[in-house]
Amino acid sequence: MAKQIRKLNVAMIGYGFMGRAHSNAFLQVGHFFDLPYELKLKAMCGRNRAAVEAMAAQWGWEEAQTDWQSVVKRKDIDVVDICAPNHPHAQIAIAAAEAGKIVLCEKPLAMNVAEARQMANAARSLPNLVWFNYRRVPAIALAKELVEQGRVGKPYHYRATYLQSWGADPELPGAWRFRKAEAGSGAMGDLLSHSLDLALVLNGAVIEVTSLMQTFTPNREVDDAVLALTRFANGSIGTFEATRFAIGCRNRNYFEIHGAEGAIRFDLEDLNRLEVFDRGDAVEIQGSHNVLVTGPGHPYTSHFWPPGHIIGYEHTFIATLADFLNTLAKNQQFHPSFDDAVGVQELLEAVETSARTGKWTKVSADDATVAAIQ
Ligand code: SOE
Repeated sequence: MAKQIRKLNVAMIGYGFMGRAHSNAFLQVGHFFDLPYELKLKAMCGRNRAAVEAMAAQWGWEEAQTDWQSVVKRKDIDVVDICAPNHPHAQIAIAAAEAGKIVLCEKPLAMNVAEARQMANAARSLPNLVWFNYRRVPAIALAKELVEQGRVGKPYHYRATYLQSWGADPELPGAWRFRKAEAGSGAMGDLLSHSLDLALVLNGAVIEVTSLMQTFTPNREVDDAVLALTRFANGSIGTFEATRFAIGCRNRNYFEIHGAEGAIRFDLEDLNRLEVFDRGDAVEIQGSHNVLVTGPGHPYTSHFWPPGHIIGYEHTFIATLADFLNTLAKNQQFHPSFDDAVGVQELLEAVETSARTGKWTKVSADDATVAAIQ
């Protein structure tokens, strides 16, 4: 019997860096994954007509539009993908959900917890996704499998750093990412959100945090750097550092977990590799395995290139979208969902509160949210 292919018309709101990453994923996903959907790049939407027209033409979008309110209501749009700056995420997502669309949204989901919860409530009965793309790095998906198999054992330490340096560039124009009203926060929402999402997935719920936030640049409205200590529900302890001032580091999203049976270590600057230490190895050969996570048998890799042929940043968005479309076809819940991202937002809020008060702060998570983090 011939496979049923359903056409999905996509509208993208926003067209910057993430607009390119998502456009590429929409175009490529059907080449690497066998899916029951055909995606049509229908309308790209942004405020600056000339700029959105140029981007739409470059990436093969049928139309360039400037009025997102009318685009998200259109009958011929099935999917609304939000990659605008953070401050309109909630308004766009809620309008798209009210129009019954499939809603995809960049991280951080919202400007604060209240907004994130409203968005999750609005979209709960609809397919939704938050682009925490690093979950689909094959090496990170393998790390999750190893943790679930008990290869790390009882966890003691979770250590994460997300180090970038571009915030220290004095020539940098006043980008929206530095304006509180548009970004909400700086390194915290932009980078720590990724590290916390991975920590929740790999090591479970966080109970409490203590943190500090620092702005090095005079008159800058958002944090340049944030540090946090955490206690996890599983008894382990965590340290987190996210900064745009780590001179010498471009995009070092790094974590390691040390448990009773072993350890794992990942660094995005070498994203095809996972370091694995197994305490069960004979003592005379104990040491870190440097695993090139390109197959055979590794997550996602059979969809890309033959073993040993490495992949890049863009493949993480393609794999995220493929998993989403597969869960959509089976009518299943995709993760990370808006509910999962509410969990991250609750943690970010606890980090901010602790930095402000100088006190350990409990994470005030809805029970439903904690249960939903997957
Ligand atoms: C900028 O800091 C940025 O593009 C983030 O916004 C992304 O989420 C991260 O993946 C790479 O760096």
